[in-house]
Amino acid sequence: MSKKKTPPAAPNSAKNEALEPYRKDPTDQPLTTNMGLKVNDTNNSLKSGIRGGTLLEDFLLREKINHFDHERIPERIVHARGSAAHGVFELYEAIPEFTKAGIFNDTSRKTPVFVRFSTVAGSKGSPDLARDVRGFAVKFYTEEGVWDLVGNNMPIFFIQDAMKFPDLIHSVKPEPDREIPQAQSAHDTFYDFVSLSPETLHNHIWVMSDRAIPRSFRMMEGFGIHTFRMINAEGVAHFVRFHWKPKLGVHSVTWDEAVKINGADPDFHRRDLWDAIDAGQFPEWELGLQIIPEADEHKFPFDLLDATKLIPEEMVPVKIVGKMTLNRNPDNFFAETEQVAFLPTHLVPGLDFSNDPLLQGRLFSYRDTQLSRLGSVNFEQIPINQSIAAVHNNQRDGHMQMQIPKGKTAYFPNTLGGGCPFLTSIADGAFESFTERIDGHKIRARSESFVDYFSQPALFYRSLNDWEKAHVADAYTFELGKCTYPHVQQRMLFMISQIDEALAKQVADGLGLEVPDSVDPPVNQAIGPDDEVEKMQPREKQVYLEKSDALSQTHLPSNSIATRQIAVLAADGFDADDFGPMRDALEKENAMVKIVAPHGGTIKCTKGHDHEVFAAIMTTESVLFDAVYIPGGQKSVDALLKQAKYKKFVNEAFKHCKAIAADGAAVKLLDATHVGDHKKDDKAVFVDGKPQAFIKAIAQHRNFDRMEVAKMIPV
Ligand code: HDD
Repeated sequence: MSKKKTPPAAPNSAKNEALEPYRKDPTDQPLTTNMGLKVNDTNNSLKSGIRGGTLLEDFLLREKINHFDHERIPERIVHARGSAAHGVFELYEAIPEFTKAGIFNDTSRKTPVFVRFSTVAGSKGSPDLARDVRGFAVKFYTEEGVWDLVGNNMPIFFIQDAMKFPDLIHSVKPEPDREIPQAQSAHDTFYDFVSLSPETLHNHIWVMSDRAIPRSFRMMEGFGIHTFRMINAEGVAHFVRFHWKPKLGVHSVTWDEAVKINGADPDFHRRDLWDAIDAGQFPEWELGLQIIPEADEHKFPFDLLDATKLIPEEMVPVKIVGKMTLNRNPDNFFAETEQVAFLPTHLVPGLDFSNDPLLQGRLFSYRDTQLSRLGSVNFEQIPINQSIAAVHNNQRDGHMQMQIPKGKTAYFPNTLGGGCPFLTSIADGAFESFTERIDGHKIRARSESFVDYFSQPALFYRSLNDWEKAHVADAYTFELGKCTYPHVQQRMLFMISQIDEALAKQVADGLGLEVPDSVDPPVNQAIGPDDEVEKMQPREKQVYLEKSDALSQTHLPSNSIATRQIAVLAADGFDADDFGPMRDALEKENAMVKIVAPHGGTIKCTKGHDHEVFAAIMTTESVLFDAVYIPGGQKSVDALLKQAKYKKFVNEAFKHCKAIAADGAAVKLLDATHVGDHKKDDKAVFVDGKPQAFIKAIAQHRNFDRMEVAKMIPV
């Protein structure tokens, strides 16, 4: 592509260089066996006679097939479907008052990162546009060791205690009898669980919002979710929550688009990330911190250790401290994206955990799961997982040991090995856990400070604007409409009514049900032993904040059209004088201008020039683009009018509230679609307009003022 930039050499060089010895390039190399034997035939097995049986002796055949037979490893139990990229983290300002971590103190550092985005519920081959949470896992290769911040694109989680994680996941995964449905939450077992576990309601309402169907990984926020600790050189700790704020703003597709994208391009998000980086359009996020002094731990109307609660930015502002840029695609999907292992226990000095019981359980799960997924305790020796800090210890052997530890000793203390590897003092940079005072009874229970399930989902819902709210109601109605047990639907309706009565009524109307006044068994049944149930019933929702602006996904300013995909509908004879200025204006803003023509190859404009066709109309769909432009030119427009799919293309773009521009004769195509009746009143439809107005509308992502009209468009 013409706009391709060379990724900056310096920023991620430490990890990049460390990976170099492992890279294998077959260019100009002979095909060999695993042992380096040159091969002259890899198409025919060794036989006893030209039509005879194959010989057991054929080690070339056996090596090839044997390796193939074992090519697959178990997919991740959750977050199986993912895409990743390399990049760099740069600190804006040092924060020694909060942490001694090198990454937060040295502004000259370019810390290499590897980031994997994922869906949660679907299998490795499931479509990208599932309605789901997105994983946002960042591996920082710091000079002091690897730090993994394994978060999601939503600031809270479904459950409060890791003990419930297998139940949550079993309920959302395909039902065990028929293994249906794939990558979808809209089914009975999930809502059976959610309706019985009110702690899930907050994360669940986020999943009902547009956050669950992002336009791009590049347009999502990320959150570390749990309260962590930062510790400074004096040993003073602060609580901290981590936020990633995307420079491109937060944007989503509509549900109708999501469903269609899953068919038209199931790799939509994966392709989008790859293509943007490949084109030199490097996605960026700023890292923000919500920092709370330890002394303020109990000053909030919720518990900081409860991962189902967010800290509104109005209560604790997000302090922006640095920027992450993804600037290099992986060389190999399996070696890097599949084999990368994120562990919340990968931590560096200056950071520590809190007692969040969800986090505490994760500290066990991630190392454990790598053993069945990657097959060996030596998974940290896989190149993508290796630290750039030197590694020496007395851990030994195991499957696939890749290193050759020298010397006589593999124990500590020793004299025979000169006492090596030796210990480091805290002052010289060794890891130290925060010396938290612990005083309590050993107890298997949930803290009563966790039992407020409705206040924050209600705050979230109140903070959305009208179109966001409408999408939430539609999503609940869709999801519950897929449930086949009325008692599950009704229990859910009751739960929603505790968040917002009008919302529950709206959903109930869609389902043809009434909102019940009460539920049996009690709201919070799945909390602990029977004698706990009464005590753990939630209070009615509290309003400690009317609205929190950051909860609406419109809170980040969005004025860029960089990487937006613009479909140009054109055929031979399209008007060069319309197209040229429009293309130049769009490309100046780094949008991707792509001609969708009746056939592949090239088409000619009125000046007789050949223009490369990006896709023949039969190979693409409207949902894969952000905006549509139709240049004039009688001959071109006549050709488009002959193919119904162009009308469908325009109708769909209109239904999905996208910006549409047409020049000259192209207005005839608009008039042959539903746009015709509305084009005068719509602020994102332009006839013979200036490119700048079109660009401004694309930067707004969507014209949701059109939403009611859009509902009437039958495509
Ligand atoms: Fe988890 C993977 C995020 C709770 C157990 N989790 C995984 C990944 C992400 C998250 C992004 C994919 C990492 C990758 O790309 O390889 N998980 C979260 C967040 C949570 C959370 C943000 C709550 C705040 N997870 C959680 C709990 C447990 C797990 C409570 C178990 C007790 N998660 C796992 C796992 C996975 C995993 C089974 C599957 C693959 C892996 O770890 O490496 O161990």
